[in-house]
Amino acid sequence: MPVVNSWNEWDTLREVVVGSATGACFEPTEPGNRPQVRGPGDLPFPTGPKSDEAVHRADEQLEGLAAVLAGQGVTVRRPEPYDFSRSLRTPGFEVENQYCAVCPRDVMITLGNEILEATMSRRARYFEYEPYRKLVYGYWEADQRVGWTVAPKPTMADSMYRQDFWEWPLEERHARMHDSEFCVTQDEVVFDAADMSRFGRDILVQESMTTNRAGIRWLKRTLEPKGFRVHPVHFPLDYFPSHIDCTFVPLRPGLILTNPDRPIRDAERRMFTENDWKLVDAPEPVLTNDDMPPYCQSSKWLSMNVLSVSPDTVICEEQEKPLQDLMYSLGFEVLTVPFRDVFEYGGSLHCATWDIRRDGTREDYFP
Ligand code: DAV
Repeated sequence: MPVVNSWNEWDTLREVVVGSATGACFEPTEPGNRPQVRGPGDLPFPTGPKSDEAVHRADEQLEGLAAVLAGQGVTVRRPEPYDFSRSLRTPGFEVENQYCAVCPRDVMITLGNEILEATMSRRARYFEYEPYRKLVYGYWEADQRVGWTVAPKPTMADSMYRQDFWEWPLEERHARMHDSEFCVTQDEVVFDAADMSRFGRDILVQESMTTNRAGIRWLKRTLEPKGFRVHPVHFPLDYFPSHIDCTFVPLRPGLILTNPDRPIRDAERRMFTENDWKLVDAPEPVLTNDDMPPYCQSSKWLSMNVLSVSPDTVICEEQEKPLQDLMYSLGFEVLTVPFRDVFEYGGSLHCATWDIRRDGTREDYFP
C-alpha cells in the first residue's frame, strides 16, 4: 500500500497526524472572522499568544488522543513547531498574528494517494500548511506513488470579503443563505479542507463561510479527471456554516451521523436515501452552547466531531455519554478521551487530526 492512502473517513486507520497547541495564538479579528468572547458582557477578544496554562492543558489532551491512537496500533505524527505570534504582511493584506496547528484537518486532506493543501479562507491561516511541510516532504520522498497538490493561494485582500456579512439582520441572512452568500465573495478560489468529506469516489464539499463556489469549481476540475466525483452540499438552517465535520459525519458504509439542527437540502439527501444509506441524528450534546469555553468559536455540535479508528470503532469525547450510547446501539466499539480543553482551538477529535493512511481502496458507494 502506498505510504499515503486514505479514501474515506472510516476505514481502518494506520497513520495519522495529531495537531499541537504549542505556540498557539488567539485568532485575530479580520474580514473573514469576528471572534467573540462567549458569555455575558462585551469583553474584547484577546490577541497574541494563548496563555502557557491553556496551551499546556490542550497539549495534554492532544497527547492523550495520540496515546489512545498509538494503543490501537496507529502510527502518530505531529506538526513541526511554528511561531504563530509573527505578524504577516503580503501584497494583499496584513495581520497581527497567526493562529495554531491544532486542526490539521482544516488545511490538509488526503484524497487517495494524494495530499492536497487547501487555499484557506482567513488571513491568519494563510501559511498554516507550514508546520506540516516537513511531513509532506517525508511522504513525498518516501514513495513516488504519493501525489502532492497545492491549491492556488487567494489574495485575501479586502476585495475577497463581503465585510457587511457580519451585520446582516437575520431576515437578510436567511434570504442570502439560500443563495449561499457568506463572508467570502465568488471572485477567487477559496476553500478549507475541512469542508470536504470523503466517500471513496465521491467527495462532498460544503458551500460555507470558508468555501465558495469558485473553490468548489476548482476542486471539481482538479479532481474529476482523476476519477473522483465532487458534490456540493448545503445545510440551509446553518447561518454560519464552516467545516462539514460537525454537521454530516459518515461512520461506515451506509451510515451517516447527522446534525438535527442542520438537515441537508432535500435534493442532496436523495443521493444517500436512494442508495440505502441511513442518516441518524446525533443526540443533544452534554456541553450546551452556554457551557462552551469562553474563547471557543465553535458550536456545541463539536460533540459529533468523532474520529473513526475503523468501520466499527470510534473515538468520542469523554463526557458526551448520550452520543456514546448511540454509538453502542449502532454496533460500534467506543473509545473515549477528554478533549474539552482543545475546543477553543477550533475543533474536536476529527478536526485535530489528518489521516495519512487507512486500509482500503477507492470504492463506489453510489453506483
Ligand atoms: O459546528 O461550530 C465547527 C468546525 C470546527 N472546525 C461548528 C463547526
